[in-house]
Amino acid sequence: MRFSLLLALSVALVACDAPQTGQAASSGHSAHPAAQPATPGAALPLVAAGEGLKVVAVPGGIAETTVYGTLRNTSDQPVVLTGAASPAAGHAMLMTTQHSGGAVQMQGTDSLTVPAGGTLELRLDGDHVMLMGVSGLPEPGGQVPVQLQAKEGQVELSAVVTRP
Ligand SMILES: [Cu+2]
Repeated sequence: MRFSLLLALSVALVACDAPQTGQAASSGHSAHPAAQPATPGAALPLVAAGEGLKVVAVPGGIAETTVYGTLRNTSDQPVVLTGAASPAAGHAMLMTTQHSGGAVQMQGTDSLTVPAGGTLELRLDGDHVMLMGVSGLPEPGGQVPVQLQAKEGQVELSAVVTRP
Protein backbone atom coordinates (compact mmCIF):
# COMPACT_ATOMS: atom_id res chain seq x y z
CA MET A 1 0.00 0.00 0.00
CA ARG A 2 2.68 2.41 1.09
CA PHE A 3 4.90 1.41 -1.80
CA SER A 4 2.24 2.05 -4.42
CA LEU A 5 1.44 5.42 -2.88
CA LEU A 6 5.10 6.45 -3.09
CA LEU A 7 5.26 5.23 -6.65
CA ALA A 8 2.18 7.20 -7.58
CA LEU A 9 3.66 10.27 -5.93
CA SER A 10 6.95 10.03 -7.74
CA VAL A 11 5.21 9.53 -11.07
CA ALA A 12 3.16 12.62 -10.41
CA LEU A 13 6.31 14.57 -9.58
CA VAL A 14 8.08 13.47 -12.72
CA ALA A 15 5.09 14.37 -14.84
CA CYS A 16 4.92 17.72 -13.12
CA ASP A 17 8.61 18.46 -13.51
CA ALA A 18 9.00 17.48 -17.13
CA PRO A 19 7.98 20.74 -18.81
CA GLN A 20 10.09 22.72 -16.35
CA THR A 21 13.39 20.96 -17.01
CA GLY A 22 14.90 23.51 -19.32
CA GLN A 23 13.84 26.37 -17.16
CA ALA A 24 15.09 24.84 -13.91
CA ALA A 25 18.46 24.09 -15.47
CA SER A 26 18.99 27.64 -16.65
CA SER A 27 17.42 29.37 -13.69
CA GLY A 28 20.02 31.15 -11.62
CA HIS A 29 18.21 31.18 -8.31
CA SER A 30 17.46 28.13 -6.20
CA ALA A 31 16.81 29.82 -2.89
CA HIS A 32 13.18 28.65 -2.86
CA PRO A 33 13.13 25.21 -4.42
CA ALA A 34 9.68 24.56 -2.99
CA ALA A 35 8.20 27.72 -4.48
CA GLN A 36 5.94 27.23 -7.44
CA PRO A 37 7.90 27.90 -10.59
CA ALA A 38 6.31 30.19 -13.11
CA THR A 39 4.42 28.19 -15.68
CA PRO A 40 5.98 28.31 -19.12
CA GLY A 41 3.39 29.77 -21.41
CA ALA A 42 1.89 31.86 -18.64
CA ALA A 43 0.88 35.42 -19.42
CA LEU A 44 3.59 37.85 -18.36
CA PRO A 45 2.47 40.54 -15.90
CA LEU A 46 3.11 43.37 -18.35
CA VAL A 47 0.77 46.08 -19.51
CA ALA A 48 1.27 49.08 -21.75
CA ALA A 49 1.38 52.27 -19.69
CA GLY A 50 1.17 55.96 -20.48
CA GLU A 51 0.15 56.48 -24.08
CA GLY A 52 0.53 52.79 -24.86
CA LEU A 53 2.75 51.09 -27.37
CA LYS A 54 3.38 52.64 -30.77
CA VAL A 55 4.90 51.29 -33.94
CA VAL A 56 6.30 53.69 -36.50
CA ALA A 57 4.65 53.56 -39.92
CA VAL A 58 7.08 52.91 -42.75
CA PRO A 59 6.91 53.86 -46.41
CA GLY A 60 6.67 51.04 -48.91
CA GLY A 61 10.02 49.43 -49.49
CA ILE A 62 11.16 49.91 -45.90
CA ALA A 63 11.00 46.65 -44.00
CA GLU A 64 12.20 47.70 -40.56
CA THR A 65 10.47 49.67 -37.88
CA THR A 66 10.49 50.30 -34.16
CA VAL A 67 8.05 49.56 -31.36
CA TYR A 68 8.21 52.08 -28.54
CA GLY A 69 6.22 53.15 -25.48
CA THR A 70 6.12 52.27 -21.81
CA LEU A 71 5.80 48.79 -20.35
CA ARG A 72 4.65 48.41 -16.77
CA ASN A 73 5.39 45.33 -14.69
CA THR A 74 2.41 44.70 -12.41
CA SER A 75 4.16 41.98 -10.40
CA ASP A 76 6.74 42.03 -7.61
CA GLN A 77 9.27 40.11 -9.70
CA PRO A 78 11.40 41.55 -12.50
CA VAL A 79 10.38 40.44 -15.98
CA VAL A 80 13.38 39.72 -18.19
CA LEU A 81 12.29 39.92 -21.80
CA THR A 82 14.23 37.66 -24.13
CA GLY A 83 12.44 38.14 -27.41
CA ALA A 84 9.52 39.53 -29.35
CA ALA A 85 7.36 38.68 -32.32
CA SER A 86 4.61 40.23 -34.40
CA PRO A 87 2.41 38.92 -37.19
CA ALA A 88 3.35 42.09 -39.10
CA ALA A 89 7.05 41.19 -39.07
CA GLY A 90 9.09 38.27 -40.28
CA HIS A 91 11.39 38.71 -37.34
CA ALA A 92 11.64 40.86 -34.24
CA MET A 93 14.48 41.57 -31.87
CA LEU A 94 15.29 43.43 -28.70
CA MET A 95 17.69 46.31 -29.14
CA THR A 96 19.56 48.85 -27.09
CA THR A 97 21.06 52.11 -28.23
CA GLN A 98 24.54 53.25 -27.34
CA HIS A 99 25.35 56.95 -27.36
CA SER A 100 29.07 57.60 -27.50
CA GLY A 101 30.35 61.03 -28.38
CA GLY A 102 28.04 62.21 -31.13
CA ALA A 103 27.48 58.72 -32.48
CA VAL A 104 24.35 56.70 -31.86
CA GLN A 105 24.46 52.99 -32.44
CA MET A 106 21.70 50.41 -32.14
CA GLN A 107 22.61 46.88 -31.26
CA GLY A 108 20.76 43.67 -30.54
CA THR A 109 20.55 42.56 -26.94
CA ASP A 110 19.68 39.21 -25.36
CA SER A 111 17.39 40.73 -22.80
CA LEU A 112 15.60 43.84 -21.57
CA THR A 113 14.39 43.95 -17.97
CA VAL A 114 11.16 45.47 -16.73
CA PRO A 115 11.85 46.02 -13.02
CA ALA A 116 9.50 44.61 -10.37
CA GLY A 117 6.55 46.96 -9.98
CA GLY A 118 8.26 49.38 -12.33
CA THR A 119 8.40 50.44 -15.94
CA LEU A 120 10.65 50.04 -18.94
CA GLU A 121 10.60 52.86 -21.43
CA LEU A 122 10.98 51.72 -25.02
CA ARG A 123 12.30 54.59 -27.14
CA LEU A 124 13.39 55.20 -30.69
CA ASP A 125 16.78 56.26 -29.32
CA GLY A 126 16.94 53.84 -26.41
CA ASP A 127 15.83 50.33 -25.60
CA HIS A 128 13.27 49.16 -28.13
CA VAL A 129 11.75 46.30 -30.05
CA MET A 130 12.79 46.20 -33.68
CA LEU A 131 10.49 44.67 -36.26
CA MET A 132 12.17 43.34 -39.38
CA GLY A 133 10.76 41.93 -42.57
CA VAL A 134 7.71 44.12 -42.00
CA SER A 135 4.81 43.69 -44.37
CA GLY A 136 1.13 44.47 -44.19
CA LEU A 137 1.51 47.12 -41.51
CA PRO A 138 -1.86 48.89 -41.14
CA GLU A 139 -2.27 52.59 -41.94
CA PRO A 140 -1.51 55.05 -39.08
CA GLY A 141 -4.16 54.64 -36.42
CA GLY A 142 -4.38 50.91 -37.01
CA GLN A 143 -3.17 48.37 -34.50
CA VAL A 144 -0.64 45.58 -34.63
CA PRO A 145 -0.21 42.80 -32.07
CA VAL A 146 3.25 42.63 -30.52
CA GLN A 147 4.16 39.58 -28.49
CA LEU A 148 6.78 39.99 -25.79
CA GLN A 149 8.53 36.85 -24.64
CA ALA A 150 10.38 35.79 -21.52
CA LYS A 151 11.51 32.46 -20.13
CA GLU A 152 8.38 32.35 -17.97
CA GLY A 153 5.88 33.03 -20.71
CA GLN A 154 4.71 35.73 -23.03
CA VAL A 155 2.19 38.50 -23.38
CA GLU A 156 0.54 39.97 -26.43
CA LEU A 157 0.07 43.71 -26.42
CA SER A 158 -1.29 46.00 -29.09
CA ALA A 159 0.78 48.73 -30.73
CA VAL A 160 -0.83 51.64 -32.56
CA VAL A 161 0.73 52.56 -35.89
CA THR A 162 1.92 56.17 -35.80
CA ARG A 163 3.39 58.49 -38.41
CA PRO A 164 7.20 58.83 -38.21
CU1 LIG B 1 16.66 48.98 -33.62
